[in-house]
Amino acid sequence: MIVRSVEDVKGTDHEVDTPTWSSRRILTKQDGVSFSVHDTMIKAGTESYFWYKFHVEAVYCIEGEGEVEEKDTGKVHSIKPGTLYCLNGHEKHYLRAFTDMRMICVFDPPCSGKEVHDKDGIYQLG
Ligand code: 9YT
Repeated sequence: MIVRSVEDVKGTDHEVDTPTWSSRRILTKQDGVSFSVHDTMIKAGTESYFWYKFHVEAVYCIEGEGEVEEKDTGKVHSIKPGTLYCLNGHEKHYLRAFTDMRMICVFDPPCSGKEVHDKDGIYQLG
C-alpha cells in the first residue's frame, strides 16, 4: 500500500510550476502503477492549450471556476467544483480559469512526475 500526502511532494522534482499551472504529482510511474494522480492548480485568468496525444486524462475540479473548449468543435463546457471531464478521445483543448482552479488529474499511462507540455501541448511518454 502507498500512503502519501501532497505535502510530501512539495519542493521535490515531482512539483512543477509553469506560467499557467502548477502540479504536484502525488502518485507516478515510479510507484509501479498504471496511472498517475496529480493535484493541479490552474492559475486565475489564464488560458492553456493542451493535447494529450499519448495519454487519457481525467480531470476532477474541486475548487474554482472556468471552462474547457474542444478545439476541433468549438464546444465549450463550464467547470465548477464537482465537474469531471475526461479526454478519452485525446481531444485538443483550451482550458480557461476564471479563478484559481484546483483539479485532481489522473493520467493513463502514468506520468513520471517531471512532464511539461511541448510546443504542441503534448506530454511525451516518460
Ligand atoms: C488540467 C490539466 O491538464 N492541467 C495541466 C497540468 C496537468 N494536469 C498535470 O500535469 O498535472
